[in-house]
Order: sequence, then structure tokens, then C-alpha cells
Amino acid sequence: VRYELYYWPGIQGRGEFVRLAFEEAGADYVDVARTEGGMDAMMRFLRGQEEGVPPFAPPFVRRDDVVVAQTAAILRWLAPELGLVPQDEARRASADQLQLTVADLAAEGHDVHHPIASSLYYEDQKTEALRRAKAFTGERIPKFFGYFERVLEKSGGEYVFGDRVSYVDLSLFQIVSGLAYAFPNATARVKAPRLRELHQRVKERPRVAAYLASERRLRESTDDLLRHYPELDPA
Ligand SMILES: N[C@@H](CCC(=O)N[C@@H](CS)C(=O)NCC(=O)O)C(=O)O
Repeated sequence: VRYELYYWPGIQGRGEFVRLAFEEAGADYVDVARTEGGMDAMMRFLRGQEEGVPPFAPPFVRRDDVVVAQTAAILRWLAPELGLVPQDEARRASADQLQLTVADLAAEGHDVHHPIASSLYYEDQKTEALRRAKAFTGERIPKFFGYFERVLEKSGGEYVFGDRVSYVDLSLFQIVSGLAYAFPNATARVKAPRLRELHQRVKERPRVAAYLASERRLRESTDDLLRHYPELDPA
């Protein structure tokens, strides 16, 4: 196995951005924490019991003796060898910029259901979550989607960087899917035709489609990074 992905088993979460890159590239990878003894292996890295700089949190990836955490840093590192980013420095830097913007949106989406602390139950921060959801769905989703729409408009091609798919396109697919699950009403209200077309185009790519239909693709749930609570997404 060439790549080891370490991520919480049972959820898509931030690990999914990395899984999608591996799947689209047809890479040889193992989702370690979903294998027997894999959680212990992951915890050893998090406790600093393995060589190198310990990750603060999953996801992280090991290839040979290199271990890298932080979703955007993982993708920046691996995308050239996976063939998922253009060659030139300018577009590689732009890909990183866009991936970090997706990460900001994912973090804000998470903070809707846990606005006070991840260590508290949702039920114990529901009042704040309701306020946060209103701002997130009314202001932030439209602002981020509007931004990605402009990026796609300027691209002029089928994908962010023209006619070849990149990891940014896969991540946009994932964030749109996650938000459409968590906030179906709010997401449907946002006009973003190019982003929706991109979502569909990525979904239909043969390797992505095969992955989505497989048992490797975990179902969305209220344990995930983005969660559907109907009260946070009124019609
Ligand atoms: N900025 C990091 C965030 C990593 C992160 O927050 N991971 C979550 C799971 S999705 C976690 O386990 N966090 C533990 C913590 O923050 O204490 C990334 O984009 O990878």
C-alpha cells in the first residue's frame, strides 16, 4: 500500500476531501482507522509515539516515512503525484488558496451545530446554534457560493482550472454535497448554477461515481462534520 489515510472511522468529515482525491486518482490507499487495530495505530501518532512531528488532529496521511496532517497541506503535498493539480506554481498556489477557502466554509458549517464548544452536546448549545444557523445560511453560504461561482466563471472551462479536474473540484463537490445534506432549504435558495453543474460533473466522473456507490463511501449523519437538524434549516 502506497498511502495510509488516518481519519475517524464512521464519518465523512474532513477525511473525505482526501478520500475523494485518492479515489479519483485510482491511488493505492488504506483507510487505516477502519481496519482492525487501526484506531490504536492512529492514536499512537496523535500521542506523539511515532517518528516525526505529531499531527494535532486527523486527517493525516503517511507515505513511506513522511506523515502530514491538515487537509489542505495533505492535498497540496500529494496532488502533484496524484495528477490532480496543474504543473505551474501560480495555479498550485491558487489551488491551495481555494482548498483553504473550502476548509473555512467547512469549519463554519461545523460551528453552526457546535457554536460554543465541540466538547458540549448540541442540545446544550441549541439557542446559540439557532442564531448561528440563521447567519450561516442567510449570509455565509450565499457569500461563499457566490465566490466559487465567480471562480468558475473566470475559469471558462468545465473545472476550476479549465478542462482538467483538480483536487479543488473534488473538494467543491464534497462541500456542496455536505451543505445540501445539512441545509437543503438554505442551499436550494442560493443561485449558483456553475457550482451546481460542477457538482454534477464531478459526481458523474467514473471513479467518483463508483466510489459513491461503494461501501467505502460513508453515509451522512448527525455525527458528521456537517449535520442536518431540521430546526436549523427552516423552509
Ligand atoms: N484544520 C484541520 C482541522 C482538523 C480537525 O479539526 N479535525 C477534527 C476532525 S474533522 C478533529 O479530530 N479535531 C480534534 C480537535 O480539534 O480537537 C484540517 O483542515 O485538517
